[in-house]
Amino acid sequence: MHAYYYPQEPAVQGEAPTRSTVTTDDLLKLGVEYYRLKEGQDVDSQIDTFSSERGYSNRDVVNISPQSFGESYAEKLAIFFQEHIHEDEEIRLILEGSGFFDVRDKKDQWIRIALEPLDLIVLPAGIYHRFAPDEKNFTKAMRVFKDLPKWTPINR
Ligand code: KMT
Ligand code: NI
Repeated sequence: MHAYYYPQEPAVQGEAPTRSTVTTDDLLKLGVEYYRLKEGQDVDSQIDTFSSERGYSNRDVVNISPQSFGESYAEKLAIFFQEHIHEDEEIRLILEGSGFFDVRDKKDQWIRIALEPLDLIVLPAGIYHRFAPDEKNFTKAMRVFKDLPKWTPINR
């Protein structure tokens, strides 16, 4: 995981940074929790533990790539990249590939969080955010949710 201030606007994709200028403590102050799953251990059992601790009982997997979305890829990316909030937490675990979650800090500046496999992020309810793939155009992610997902984006 790397996180850094991201002044460029508007850029959907880009290169992952080589170092972080925003720490996990900085993220935590915004209510953003970052976890790294253990390598070489079963992902499902780690997510089982995480989910039961937090009272989450459902999950699914989304595959974001030109192959999986076909002609609607650009349309999907535009929806993911539209700045929005949710009524619930947004929990994502990167399984394969990589991608960016951008969140607004308290001064409304974008922080870009570059995630890779085994990175798990919890965005708190009500934080403005958006998602973009990086130049590799491949993100396979697990979405963890309570009962029925309430991912209706509330656009800014
Ligand atoms: C969202 O809500 O924008 C997403 O779930 C993005 C895909 S998960 C990497
Ligand atoms: Ni969202």
